[in-house]
Amino acid sequence: MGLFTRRKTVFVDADILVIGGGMAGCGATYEARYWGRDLKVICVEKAHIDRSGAVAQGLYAINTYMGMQWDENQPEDHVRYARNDVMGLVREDLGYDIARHVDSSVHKFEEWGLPMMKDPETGRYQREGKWQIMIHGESYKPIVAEAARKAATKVYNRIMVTHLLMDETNPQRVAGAVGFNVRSGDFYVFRAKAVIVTAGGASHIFKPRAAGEGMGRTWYAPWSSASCYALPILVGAKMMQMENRIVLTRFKDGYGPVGAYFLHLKTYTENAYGDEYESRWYEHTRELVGDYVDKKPMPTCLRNHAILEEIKAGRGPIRMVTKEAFQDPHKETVGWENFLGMTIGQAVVWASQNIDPKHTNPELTTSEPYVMGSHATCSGAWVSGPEDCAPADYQWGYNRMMTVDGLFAAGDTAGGAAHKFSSGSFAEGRIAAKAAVNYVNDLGRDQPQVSETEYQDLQKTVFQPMENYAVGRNEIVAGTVSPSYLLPLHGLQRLEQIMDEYVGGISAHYTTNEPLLTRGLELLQMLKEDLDHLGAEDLHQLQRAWELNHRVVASESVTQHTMFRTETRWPGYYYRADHPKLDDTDWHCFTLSRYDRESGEWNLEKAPVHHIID
Ligand code: SFD
Ligand code: AMP
Repeated sequence: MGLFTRRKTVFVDADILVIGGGMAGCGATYEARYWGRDLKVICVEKAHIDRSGAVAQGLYAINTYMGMQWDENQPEDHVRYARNDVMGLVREDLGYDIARHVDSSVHKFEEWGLPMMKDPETGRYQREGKWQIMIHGESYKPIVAEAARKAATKVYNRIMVTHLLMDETNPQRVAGAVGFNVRSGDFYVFRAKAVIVTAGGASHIFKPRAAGEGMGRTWYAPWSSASCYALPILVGAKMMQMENRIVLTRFKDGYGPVGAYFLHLKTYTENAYGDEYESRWYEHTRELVGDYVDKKPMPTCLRNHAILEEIKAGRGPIRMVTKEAFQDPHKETVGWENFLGMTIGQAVVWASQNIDPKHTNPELTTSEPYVMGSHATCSGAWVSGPEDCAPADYQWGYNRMMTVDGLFAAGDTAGGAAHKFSSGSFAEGRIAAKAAVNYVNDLGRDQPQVSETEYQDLQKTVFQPMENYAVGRNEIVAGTVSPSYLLPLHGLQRLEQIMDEYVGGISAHYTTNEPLLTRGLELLQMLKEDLDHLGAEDLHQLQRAWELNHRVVASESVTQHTMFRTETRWPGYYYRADHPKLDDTDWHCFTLSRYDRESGEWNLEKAPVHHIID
């Protein structure tokens, strides 16, 4: 037990605890201070807030900006757009709430020093597309983080949160969180009156295309480790639409995003023989999804679907036609800068593979699936809606509060509001924090209490992988293979293979069915049993061990939801081969789940989709 005695236990009291200092977390921290001048606002981040989260590398566009000051778009238009794109199933109250507030957040970014591109003729922000504006965004994250740092009572960097704490007297109410410092190994107990989870989305739950030394090459951040879902799931919060995993069309090998190319550079795709192919799949897609095929713009999943079908027909690879656009020196510069400011790896891949897009049309690929709440998908926590426009059955308390008292969500963590992206995630963090301040103020003398036994038990659990390693390391049979422990990387590879083969990953052509899902759940159960035997040789590996734990919980949730929805709602994201068509009669609804940690049972139910915008 010498292992534990060297490590301190640090107690931190907070009125509001923000878990994850990404876009939503920075928005939440900033806004909590605005409404809660005297409150203790703590932000805890597993990396360093200046360069953490999906925006760590920078972005070249802000994908959600209405432009209401110039009457470019109205919030209702954005709700219609997101609804079409996610095949009808969005929480319109939440999307509307973000859309009406997002512009002011973007104006703040400019005020804080983010260089925005301007249209030289109109002086307005330079549009990339109808909803997207262009930025010189390499330093987007440090700029936004500075505002959060100045607002917070304190930002705790390098602390990975592993579990939430519940109130000793009211098991339905959150009371804080625990975690460990990934550098010092100190154990942290955060006691809080309200907790806002903004811990990003999930990559690496499905096997990625690039394995081995290329494993970090994914589109979504490799460090988005599903804590945002696992933390709430394990304390009984309801999740929604977790089956709505997203697959993205990306430039091959570097996973460079395509939006700026399609929308601003006006490049287009063709098959291996130089032919247009999307129209070829029109009738076939109509048979699967009916009128949704005619939505404009075409839903993201259906664009993928055409690519996948064309490749299956043997006419791949699909290429982006860049040779024409890149003859224009301005467009050529934008094309390269887009990646140098956002996904540097794509520029490096092109350089290393002798691809100059001016002379060669680069290949596209479809990514492995990710789980997130902010792109063309909206998996995540089931949250209460805004007081003034949420239908009654979407409202049970404070805006963005989950089904656990005092526990709030924003950004990728919160389900239902697709197409929020970086700006909408920040705005949603602000919305959640304002509500959390009200919640804390309303608590009065009825304060949550943390149980000493609970956090002491958790301390033992959190460091157990290091104990397992210390005890088992002399039994190594070969290299890193041990009969008594499982390394986090090996566990991750096993998880990715299960999800890939049974739950609709790349090697299964995104296809699954009831027997596959049943077996997938059995294998996930066996993996869960083995997680008690994870071995961590150092604190870095301990972090990997807990990231794996969180990924497994989220994966189980995705699998349960995929099993429950007996239709193929989003062809191009995944296919239920046993229910190959969209079925609006039975499935124009949300799927909700609740995990019971005592019994280990998942309860799934349907919830109505209310359309509040015509
Ligand atoms: O075009 C813990 N995104 C884009 N958004 C845009 O607006 N424009 C673009 O151009 C975008 N593109 C893009 C985007 C993302 C990526 C990776 C690329 C390109 C290559 C999407 C946005 O980035 C995304 O919507 C938001 O960032 C989501 O915000 P949020 O707050 O939900 O997630 P986050 O920013 O990743 O932050 C999460 C934070 O939590 C920390 N964390 N901390 C403590 N304990 C734990 N257990 C934790 N687990 C996680 C993380 O470290 C992180 O700081 S385009 O391709 O779409
Ligand atoms: P991406 O770079 O693919 O992440 O997309 C960035 C933004 O552009 C998102 O808002 C996408 O929905 C949008 N987008 C990407 N490709 C297209 C397309 N072909 N048509 C319309 N919108 C697109």
